[in-house]
Amino acid sequence: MKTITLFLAALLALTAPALSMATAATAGSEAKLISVTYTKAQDISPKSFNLQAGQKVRMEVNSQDTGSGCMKDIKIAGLWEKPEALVKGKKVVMEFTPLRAGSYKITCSMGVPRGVITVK
Ligand SMILES: [Cu+2]
Repeated sequence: MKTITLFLAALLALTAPALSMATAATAGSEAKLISVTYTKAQDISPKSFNLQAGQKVRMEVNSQDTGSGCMKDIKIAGLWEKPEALVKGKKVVMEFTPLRAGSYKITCSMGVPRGVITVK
């Protein structure tokens, strides 16, 4: 009886990674949605994100205020180089697939940091 239990436990341990790999492969075909809110008082929220290399991402920034001055545009160094204006009521959509692990700064158009994306 004990032998059978051990055998089943070993079998589960072997099949579990295969199952999680299948899940990852399925998720890879669909963009992961990241929803961000922008206000003048808080800037973007949340400010830090963890992503997986190879996972397609759709990042939406919902502006509740219109950005002004230095922080009126948003971009992501290495992932979304085109500065997008933050306009009240307008949704900025950035779709990208980070391919390399690393730390990517979310900034204004001049490069002042406002958040970070960590890719593993
Ligand atoms: Cu700036």
